[in-house]
Amino acid sequence: MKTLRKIGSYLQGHPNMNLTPGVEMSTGSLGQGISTACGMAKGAKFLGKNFNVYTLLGDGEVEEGQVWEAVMFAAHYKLDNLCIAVDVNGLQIDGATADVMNSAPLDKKFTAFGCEVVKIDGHDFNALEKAFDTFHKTQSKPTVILLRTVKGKGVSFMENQAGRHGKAPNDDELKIALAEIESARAKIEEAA
Ligand SMILES: Cc1ncc(C[n+]2csc(CCOP(=O)(O)OP(=O)(O)O)c2C)c(N)n1
Ligand SMILES: [Mg+2]
Repeated sequence: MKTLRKIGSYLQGHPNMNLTPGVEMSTGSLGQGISTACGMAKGAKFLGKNFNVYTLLGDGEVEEGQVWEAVMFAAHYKLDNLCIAVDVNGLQIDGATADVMNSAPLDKKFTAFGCEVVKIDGHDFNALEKAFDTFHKTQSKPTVILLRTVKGKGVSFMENQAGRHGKAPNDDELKIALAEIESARAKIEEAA
């Protein structure tokens, strides 16, 4: 982790299947994940295999045209074994998604493209469980879970900061961040 985003590191910033253990596909260009997931889900149907495919997108990522071509494909081939989760944190790499390229309303768009759509608080584990139940029950179309989230949640100086997109904390920031997370964890345990 100490070499994150440095030249020569196997965590240089984008996943590299030739260098990073466990990574099966080199990516970096937004939109590739859902396209590959569609291929996997269609492949499962074609081969008569009974497995599900899960893909996670950002709300900035859905500004890419490639994403919508993939969603059209998923609906056309009735890929009910495909679960598309979108992290809706309202931010992308250099600002608010609403300012850079407004993609709202995502629920109406995914519905119009032929998907089952569930909207939840992405930090609520019970809501997540219910959303995945909906996915398991839905037939003949892909399911989209829109997760309303806060970027950097739980660390005061990271919350809702677009600049934190891919930036590691320095030593001082790390101490504060860990203390804040630890105190939140203790509060949850007290309440339980
Ligand atoms: C095709 C393409 N265009 C632009 C970029 C540069 N880029 C990397 S991440 C990013 C923003 C992604 O925003 P979002 O999906 O909302 O992710 P978040 O920052 O919220 O984690 C951009 C524009 C890229 N990687 N690929
Ligand atoms: Mg985002």
